[in-house]
Amino acid sequence: MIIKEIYVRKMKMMLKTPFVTSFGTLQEKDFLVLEVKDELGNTGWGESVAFRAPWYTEETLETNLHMIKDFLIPMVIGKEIDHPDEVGTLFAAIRRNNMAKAAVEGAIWDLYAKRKKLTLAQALGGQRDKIEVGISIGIHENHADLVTAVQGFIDQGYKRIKVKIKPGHDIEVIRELRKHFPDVPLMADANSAYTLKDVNLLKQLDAFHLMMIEQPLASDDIIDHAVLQKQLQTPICLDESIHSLEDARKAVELGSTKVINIKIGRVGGLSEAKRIHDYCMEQGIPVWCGGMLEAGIGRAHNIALTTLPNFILPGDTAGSSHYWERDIISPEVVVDGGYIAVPTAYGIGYEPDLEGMKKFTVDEIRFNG
Ligand code: OSB
Ligand code: MG
Repeated sequence: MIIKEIYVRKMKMMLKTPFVTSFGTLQEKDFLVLEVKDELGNTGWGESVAFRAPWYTEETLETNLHMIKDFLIPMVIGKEIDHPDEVGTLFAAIRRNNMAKAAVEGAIWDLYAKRKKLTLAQALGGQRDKIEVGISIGIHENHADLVTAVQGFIDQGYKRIKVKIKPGHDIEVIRELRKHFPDVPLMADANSAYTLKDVNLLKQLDAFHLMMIEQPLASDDIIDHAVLQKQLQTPICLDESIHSLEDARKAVELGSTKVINIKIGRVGGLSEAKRIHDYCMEQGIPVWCGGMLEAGIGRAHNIALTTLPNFILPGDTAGSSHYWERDIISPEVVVDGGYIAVPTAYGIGYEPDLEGMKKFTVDEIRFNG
């Protein structure tokens, strides 16, 4: 296929409820949507998941825009690409900037699947027709509010509850949740808020049989996590530390992680996500699909990826209505009894709602080759 035309749209949408982490509160979600067209009139869609501020990784909406506009689009526009795995090779001269790369590569994967008359899930080699999902709940300072929120998500059928923890808001929170929900599949995400000095505190979590603790230590660490894992019964799951298959291999070999959270944006695209998945499957390391508070296009990519066989733990891909008054795809992503039915239309399987998207579009740039 020949990449003929690309639109980059800058979007601004409001989350229904502010998302609170150890870094701050996010309510306005700014992101990029990419629309890529081939010479036959097929269209592929991608979403950049970088936030406005660089608190989760070093990337931001504006660094993504810069990379996409000034480096990545010039590397693909007018080019003939037989398979999306080639995009990574074209981008090899650019270090990191994984979320920017993933947005372009994701749109090309959608385009490829549509051209081949496959669902994106099938194009990736996925098999499932439904996926299991959990919920990620931001920090609630008030325990009673958190308990009410958790009960609501259990009632909606979510298969796993993830809560955020930070120093001063950890053991007591988990103790309270276990008092109310002794058997619910529960995990905690620390977003790098601790250091090895906190080993004794983190060991106290072992009493609450959590499914895992996500990214307790520094975002660029794999050494200290290995030291910590030796002292914890609770499995460690790395999120921020994993940017590539090489990172995954080193973390697994060192014993720094027993589970991996795969985010397409963080690892630079679906091809690398699949390679990490395949490696983890060989190693007996279960994976699950993380979330970046995506709008519908990014969410659709997550759903397709989760159909691969080693995604054996519920992901953070909740339904559209959890985040948005109105999503930018039709139909929206619906969670029923903790499952999302994998769409059967070609490509990402959801139709971007062009009229609806206009309301949230603050800028649009067109490229052609
Ligand atoms: O650490 O997994 C995380 C959201 C933004 C940035 C990082 C994380 C998260 C979440 C929410 O936990 C996942 C979601 O609902 O999309
Ligand atoms: Mg996380």
